[in-house]
Amino acid sequence: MTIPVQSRAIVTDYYNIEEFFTPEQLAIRDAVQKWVNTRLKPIIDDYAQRAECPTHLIPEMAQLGVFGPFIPEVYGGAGLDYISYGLIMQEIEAGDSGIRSIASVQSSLVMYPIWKFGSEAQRQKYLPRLARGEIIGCFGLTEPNHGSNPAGMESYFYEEGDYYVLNGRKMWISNAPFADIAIVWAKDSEDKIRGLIVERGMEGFHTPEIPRKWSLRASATGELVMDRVRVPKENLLPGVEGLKGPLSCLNSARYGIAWGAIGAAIDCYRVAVQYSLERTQFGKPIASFQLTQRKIAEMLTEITKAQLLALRLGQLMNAGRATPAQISLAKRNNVAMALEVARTARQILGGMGITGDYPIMRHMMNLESVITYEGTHEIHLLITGQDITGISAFV
Ligand code: TGC
Ligand code: FAD
Repeated sequence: MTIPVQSRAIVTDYYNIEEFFTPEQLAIRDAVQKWVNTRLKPIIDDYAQRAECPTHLIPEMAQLGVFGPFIPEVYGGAGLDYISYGLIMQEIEAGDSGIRSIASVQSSLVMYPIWKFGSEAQRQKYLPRLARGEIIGCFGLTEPNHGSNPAGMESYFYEEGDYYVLNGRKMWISNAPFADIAIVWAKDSEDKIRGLIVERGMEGFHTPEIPRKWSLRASATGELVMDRVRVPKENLLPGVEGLKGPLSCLNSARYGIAWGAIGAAIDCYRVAVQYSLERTQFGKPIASFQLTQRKIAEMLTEITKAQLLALRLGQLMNAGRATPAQISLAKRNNVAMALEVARTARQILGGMGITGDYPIMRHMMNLESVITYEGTHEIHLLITGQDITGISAFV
């Protein structure tokens, strides 16, 4: 017997994975989900259409605790575990990948390096204000000539009295146009990569916006231009040198993206299933056609596999056992999954799928950046290949 359309709930946790979450993790997920549904989803299409970042939401995000959830409470963080962090990323990205970017850059790429590699004075000075959203940070690794291969970076600095003098250019930097501080990775006079905290207002430091994006339109992306910027010596991150500094931060951010992408996929899936049940052609709901059922069954299968991957990776993160290669595999798989789900969902909606009345096209365009940033789809495959074979195929 067929159950009437109206009485069907759209299941997105097909394997009851939430049974593995603690009551605290579920409460955090539900609180963020509620905020996304009531505060973000109603406005996000307008902001994306206008290519404007809804920065007025930042204080609310801070209030929710999405900035530095895994940072200890003593520094203003929430002291939560990595599954909670993943669930937060998942729920925000169900709203928009660009808004998730604000939270993941602030947490994993700005607060994380200050917490892990900063001096005690730097932690005290910056972390509580970053957690409260009073200041926003950005992360400058990529350069115009060095994206997948950051080791080749050309930005450099040298000592001059109580200062370092910093020169160079960073490209494609999320949050740069309005960030108050930037973690800038550059080479010292011995050619070692180091991290510097650069503050807005320092002479010679500019952050022009990159216009005309078709992706992440509600996220502000910019350049960092550094022309003989005098950075006080106390702004050098003392705890790390070499490429492993920025790459360690990427582990945390890539992990968050592996969860975030599931949120975007679930949002597309829900909309597509609902639409397929309501839209009739040839006198029947389009959900009744085998070709549509194949699409929705395969979408849910892939979402479920991604959820299980994220859960297990979260357990390994909590145990301190997740390897960078395991994180790469999950980031690569889950983002590609979400992009495929978005494309399939768009097809189910036919012409309606390209309009801003539904979130699918926006998610799809956003995911075209997500599959490129934090390491491209190809780079993560090569990381997995290297882990399996022991042979680097990057060059
Ligand atoms: P390689 O020789 O392999 O490694 C150099 C040193 O780094 C160590 N290492 C890592 N450490 C921690 N975590 C990781 N994931 C690490 N991967 C490598 C490594 O052990 C070594 O340490 P040591 O002590 O021996 O010096 O480095 P390589 O130059 O061959 O590069 C490897 C490669 C290609 C995988 C790496 O460069 C890479 O991942 N490239 C991709 C670049 C990337 O992901 N950029 C992201 C920019 S940030 C961004 O996109 C933010 S988007 C934010 C948003 O809006 O959400
Ligand atoms: P390239 O490295 O030039 O790659 C071009 C193509 O060649 C890709 O398909 C790549 O996979 C392929 N390729 C490169 N090398 C190899 C190889 N060895 N084998 C096979 N294929 C290869 N960066 C930051 O530092 N901070 C940020 O906040 C940030 N935010 C971003 C926001 C957005 C919206 C975007 C689009 C990017 C952002 N990035 C940021 C930059 C991002 O990390 C880079 O775009 C990414 O690492 C790829 O670098 P690239 O664009 O220079 O591409």
